[in-house]
Amino acid sequence: MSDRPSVLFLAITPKEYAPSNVRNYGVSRTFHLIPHKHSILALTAWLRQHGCDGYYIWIHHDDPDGLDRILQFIEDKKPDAIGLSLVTEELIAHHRLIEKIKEKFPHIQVIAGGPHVSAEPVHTLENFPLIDYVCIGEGERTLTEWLKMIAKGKSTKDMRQVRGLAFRDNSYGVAITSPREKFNDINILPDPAFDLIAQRERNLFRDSAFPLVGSYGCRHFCAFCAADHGNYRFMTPERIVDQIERAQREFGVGYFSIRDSFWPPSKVWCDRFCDLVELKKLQFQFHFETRAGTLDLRQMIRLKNIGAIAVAVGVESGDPDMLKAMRKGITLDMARRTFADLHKAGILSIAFFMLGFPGETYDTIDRSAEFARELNPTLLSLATFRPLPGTEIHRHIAEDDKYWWMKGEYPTVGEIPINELKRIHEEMHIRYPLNIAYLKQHVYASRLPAELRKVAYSAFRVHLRKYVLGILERYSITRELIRHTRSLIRRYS
Ligand code: B12
Ligand code: SF4
Repeated sequence: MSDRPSVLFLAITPKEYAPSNVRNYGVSRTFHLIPHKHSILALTAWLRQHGCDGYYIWIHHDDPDGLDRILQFIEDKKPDAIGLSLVTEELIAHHRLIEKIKEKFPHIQVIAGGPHVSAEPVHTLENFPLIDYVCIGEGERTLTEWLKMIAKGKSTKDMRQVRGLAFRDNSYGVAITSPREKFNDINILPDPAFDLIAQRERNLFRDSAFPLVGSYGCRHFCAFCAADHGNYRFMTPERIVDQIERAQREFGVGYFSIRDSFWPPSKVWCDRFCDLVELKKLQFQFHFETRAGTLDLRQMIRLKNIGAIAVAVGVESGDPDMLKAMRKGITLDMARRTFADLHKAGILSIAFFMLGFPGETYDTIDRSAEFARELNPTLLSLATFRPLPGTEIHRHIAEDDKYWWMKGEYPTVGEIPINELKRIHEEMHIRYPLNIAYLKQHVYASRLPAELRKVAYSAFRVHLRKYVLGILERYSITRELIRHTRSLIRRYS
């Protein structure tokens, strides 16, 4: 047994990340500018606190030396296992990577965790033979116990005592152990192992956004989302301010990206956070995602004064019935007020909309397009709906389409075919106006930290291209009309 059992976490950016993401202009790309998985930082911190260790290599699919770097690392450091943290669209690419690794290290044990495999442990183990174990749910304690057993050379026979695991078993097919209890209080968790991304992204903390996540699960129940609904836990404002101070002290960070599904957890929490930042006279900037209706104008102004630059809001649809069907828990008026307040507070705004949720029609899409124009966000970000495993909708998908991630294409779930949705997706961006406010904000954005500036540039380029294409398209229609009119004149003169 090694002194300190260790796991090498691997991540690869898939080539076709997801059909909709390839076309996802603007803000979704922000998050991919610094690819990292918070889960891996959290798990490593816990492992270290409990006598183990974690390493982390993230490669891009077209990195020519990526695989060699990984193989060399395994050769040199001899980790006891490989860990994967997977969302649905990443599974296939990660399994392909493991195929190559197992050619050279056939006996290294692979464990996968994260929202996808937690929702589909049996399907994963039955269809991906190179994944040896699946961790279901929160992984800190499960992974540590499992890793210590692996390092002692224990096999599946001994793993029945580790809660929250699934694995292939000769006698039972896939065995699932009893469920792992969740943390009641996530304030007991150590700070994430930020040094893991500091090693990889040398410039990360100088001119890009430093990622923070201060909550587990979610208190909302949006029907399209696979979060751990109803199990919402969050860290105290003191804890988050501590992390901010530590990041500033250790890595010289000036800009933070708060990546919780919604932030702040409550109005009271927000006031306490602002009080602490003001009291400690901390100087930093940040962006975050909130829910429509969480913040009022007074708080937005306060947040702006302590450094908030941009806020993203999941609006999802401009149709009230669609919002109800999505169980979004917001109304159009709440979204209107939130965007009006963001504009008044002088904070850049990003609106997330979703296309293709069951029940979507051409009319509801028109309403969304109209509503996006009315809200006038700095950036519009569109996503195409896909039924994520673990959601109720997924349980009702036809058997042929249920495992769509195996085919690498989103299924058609409503009355509008998926290819048509993709076309509308692009068109909505063409139709979203290149307005003066947008240009003004773009110019303003050029004074912002690098991550946000890059997003603004990329969105600007996309808008400009679409705008020019739009003109050309119109021009060719005009030309066509002239040609047709001339031929008519010729025919009848
Ligand atoms: C923060 C967040 C992001 C951030 C950061 C993502 C990141 N990878 O760190 C950003 C904004 C970048 C992001 C992007 C995306 N996200 Co996101 N995101 C979240 C969010 C809000 C919280 C996740 C988080 O960090 N939680 C805190 C950590 C500590 O918990 P955790 O990730 O669940 O990990 C725990 C366990 O799952 C387990 N575990 C996880 N990995 C592993 C690995 C091993 C080996 C083990 C043993 C255990 C284990 O242990 C961890 C600690 O307890 C969740 C919703 C939610 N409220 O949970 C959605 C969520 C995870 N995202 C989701 C999706 C779909 C995406 C995108 C694909 C969206 C898009 N279309 O672009 C991308 C994918 C990015 C990527 N490559 O990971 C889905 C995933 C569902 C699914 N089945 O695929 C979720 C559940 C939301 C939803 N819509 O349903 N996301
Ligand atoms: S979409 Fe966001 S707010 Fe809604 S349930 Fe998922 S994580 Fe929570």
